[in-house]
Parts: sequence; structure tokens; C-alpha cells
Amino acid sequence: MKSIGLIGYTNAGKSSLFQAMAGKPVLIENQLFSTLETTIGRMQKSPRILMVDTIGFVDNLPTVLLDAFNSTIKESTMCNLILLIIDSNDEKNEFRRKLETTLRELEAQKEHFDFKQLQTVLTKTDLVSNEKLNQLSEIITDYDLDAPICTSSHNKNGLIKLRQVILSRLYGMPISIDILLPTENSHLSQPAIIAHMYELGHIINETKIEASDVIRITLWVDDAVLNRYLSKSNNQIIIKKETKEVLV
Ligand SMILES: Nc1nc2c(ncn2[C@@H]2O[C@H](COP(=O)(O)OP(=O)(O)O)[C@@H](O)[C@H]2O)c(=O)[nH]1
Ligand SMILES: [Mg+2]
Repeated sequence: MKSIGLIGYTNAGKSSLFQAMAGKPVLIENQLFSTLETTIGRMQKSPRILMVDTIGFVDNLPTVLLDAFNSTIKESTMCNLILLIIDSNDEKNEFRRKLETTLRELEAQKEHFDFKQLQTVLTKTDLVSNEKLNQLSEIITDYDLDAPICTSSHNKNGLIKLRQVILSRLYGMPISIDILLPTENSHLSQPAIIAHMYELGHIINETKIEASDVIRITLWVDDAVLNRYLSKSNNQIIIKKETKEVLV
């Protein structure tokens, strides 16, 4: 299992994005602490990826909530990938201030995570111009962070791109494998192997190679998980080169 944590200020659009990507409804309210408890769901079409929606950052947090808040942040840094969700509809100075504050909070948790696990995501892009999005992207890259993925949970722009980025950051590039018919030493049917692959990874494409008995599938899968399976597959699976085409 891999996990993705959603962090960011309250009202940034985390729960909306969670719902758009995980499909499971969580409480969405335009108010402080609508997500007091961490909510966990599975990423759509990739049930082995868990999504964790967390409580958001707030300025001047009441002391009684500080402990709960800090432990949630600490928890989310245990995820394989952390999506830092930022509201693109904030005014530019406010945007910069919140980004700085968030990075400072994360810096304080540095022993628990690596900034390489961080992917920034701009939300609410349906409300802002492309020009502003470019300016905000520049602000983000000025902090030595990767360029943000621009998304809108309302018109769904950028969600496919975000899925691709999540999958390739978690698994690296997708690979293609050829599945051969059973031989006398191996007893697994092609459909059985394919079913296992659906369980182990995220399949992008499945084709029968013309004039042969080979079925080729392209998938995102953890190297170690695939290798463990290969060791039991009696040479019925051949790994092809990594593919460059990325379709979800
Ligand atoms: N226009 C627009 N509004 C959004 C979008 N995503 C979230 N919102 C609104 O922003 C507010 C806060 O969203 P929510 O997902 O609860 O934020 P959270 O506190 O980070 O979980 C709600 O009123 C949402 O309807 C979006 O993509 N576009
Ligand atoms: Mg929320």
C-alpha cells in the first residue's frame, strides 16, 4: 500500500480534491475545522493507493488544538507522497505568506520527512486567470519546489494530470510486460496473471499481440512487488522496456 497525504491551509480545497480523486464523500464546509479528524479513502481506479485528508493549517491556532494539529501533520508526513494544497484564488501576498508559513511548519517536521516527498497542487483554478497561475507557479519554484499541478475540483481541470503525477512519483515510469501462455512448468492462465496485475498495480493498457498468444499490459507497479511476483511466475512474464507513453 502506498499513501498520499493532503496538507495545506483550511479552506484551500483539500476535501474537495480528496472527494474528486477518492470519490468518497467527506464533510465539506467553508469554515474552520470541517475536517477535524483525518479521513482516509482510496484513489479511484488505484485501490492500492490510500489518500489521507488532513486537518488544515490555520493562523493563530488555539492552544487546545495545537497537539492534535501537530500529530496530524506528523502523521501525514509518514505518507509516501505529500500533496501541498494551495488556494490559487488567494491574493498574491496572502498566497506567499501562507506558503511561507506552511513551509516553516514542515521544516519543523523535517526529521520525519523529506521535501522530495512534496508535490504542490494549486486548487480553484476555475476562478483565476492563466497569467496569475503562471505568477503563482513562479513563486512556488522560487522556493525550490517542483512546479505545481494546476487543478480545479469544480470543473475537473488538471485531475488527470494530477493522477499521472501521483502514479509516476509513487511508482516511477510505467512498464510493459508480456504475458505468455502456460507451459508444462507453469500453470497460471493469462487471465489469472492479468487479474493479479490488477491487484498489484495500476493497469493502463492491455493488448493482445497480433499473430501470437502474447498479451501485453502496461502498468504502474512497485518494482519490489513486481519482482516478488516474477520470481513465482516461472518465466511466463517478460518485462519490456519502460514506456514513455503515459495514459490514464
Ligand atoms: N471555485 C472553486 N471552489 C472550490 C474548489 N475547491 C474547493 N472549493 C471551495 O472552497 C471551499 C473550501 O473547500 P474544502 O474542500 O472544504 O477545503 P479544505 O478546508 O481545504 O478541506 C468550499 O466552499 C469549496 O466549495 C474549486 O476547485 N473551485
Ligand atoms: Mg477539509
